[in-house]
Amino acid sequence: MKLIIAIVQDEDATRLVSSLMNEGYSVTKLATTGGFLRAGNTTLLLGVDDEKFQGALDVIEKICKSRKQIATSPSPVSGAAGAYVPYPIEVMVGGATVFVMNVEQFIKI
Ligand code: 2BA
Repeated sequence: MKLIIAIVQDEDATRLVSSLMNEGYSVTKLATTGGFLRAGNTTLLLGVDDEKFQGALDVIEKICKSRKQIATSPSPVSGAAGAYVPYPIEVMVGGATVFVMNVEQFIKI
């Protein structure tokens, strides 16, 4: 069994959870925040049997799209006042960031 931790964009989360559930996967959805953009994203936890692992990745790949997002980044010190002036930068946020772990034990009590 494997544990998939998938960080996805909020815009894709509802459709992704529905698609995974329709395909018979159990999913836990967490509201999370990206460290760089400091914006909300969604983290999904899926415990999957090895034979269903690739199927779950295929669903994630099909649903999750890359998008451009505007982030506010601190600039280097500017001017004599030494103030930090935030400025907008454009970053490409991935379809999904996926971590995969082998599950040592799966216990339901
Ligand atoms: P954030 O940390 O808010 O990052 C959003 C996007 O900003 C990233 O998209 C990337 O395109 C860009 N970015 C992140 N750090 C950067 C930096 N130091 N300099 C320039 N651009 C930077 P993704 O790579 O698709 O990541 C989407 C979200 O997935 C991240 O949101 C974070 O919540 C999570 N994530 C990505 N890699 C991770 C990792 N190695 N460990 C834990 N979480 C990760």
